[in-house]
Amino acid sequence: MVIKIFRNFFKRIFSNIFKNKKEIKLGFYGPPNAGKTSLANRICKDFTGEGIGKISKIPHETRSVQFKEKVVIEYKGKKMLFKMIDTPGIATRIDYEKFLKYKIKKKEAKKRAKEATQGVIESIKWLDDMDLVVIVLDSTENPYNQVNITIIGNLVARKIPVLIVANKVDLKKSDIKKIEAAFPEYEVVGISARYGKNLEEFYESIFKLSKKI
Ligand SMILES: Nc1nc2c(ncn2[C@@H]2O[C@H](COP(=O)(O)OP(=O)(O)OP(=O)(O)O)[C@@H](O)[C@H]2O)c(=O)[nH]1
Ligand SMILES: [Mg+2]
Repeated sequence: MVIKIFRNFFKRIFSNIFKNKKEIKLGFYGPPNAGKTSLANRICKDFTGEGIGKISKIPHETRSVQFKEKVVIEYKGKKMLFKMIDTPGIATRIDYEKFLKYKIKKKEAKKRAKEATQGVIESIKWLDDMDLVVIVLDSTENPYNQVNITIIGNLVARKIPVLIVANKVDLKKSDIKKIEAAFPEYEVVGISARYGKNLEEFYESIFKLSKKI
């Protein structure tokens, strides 16, 4: 009973604070396996206690768009309200054979490839709906590829603010400079979603970019 009263009280305060504020639709985009869900999970867990979805070393783990609404991110005493949108990794070619090396059976691999293809279409469909997009790249991989260029080109055409995240900086092969050189017009923040490294700079950039919406 008492708990219920308290809960309602806080709910009222919460909705009053954000009554006039719209949720910022924050999308996580990028190639498969870059760490989009890992980053979205970390943020959601930090501010709501719950994650957004499953992660895996097998590419195309996220095969449909997943959300977390009413995520209040607090940074340096400021609060902003977000709808977090984690998207399936975008790829130009999805062959079921590449899943077989992860010991996935042929039938299951074919199903995964089909769903992953559908996921790519869904991701692109949702682009128009975003207020702000975080492009998550694996900083151990070559950033010059068709997928990255296409995603960024799409966002520019739609005038959606973009932040590029160079993820996996904990790995030896990580090369943030290469990503900066590939996309010189954009802000690039190096982080480790797995270990929660440099998230302060990430939040700083998100808050700054939110003003451009
Ligand atoms: N070393 C290291 N590994 C990471 C980091 N972030 C994610 N990973 C790993 O990278 C793999 C892919 O992570 P996910 O978060 O599932 O990647 P994703 O971009 O959501 O992938 P899809 O859903 O397939 O598009 C997992 O094995 C993660 O543990 C990081 O900062 N450092
Ligand atoms: Mg994912």
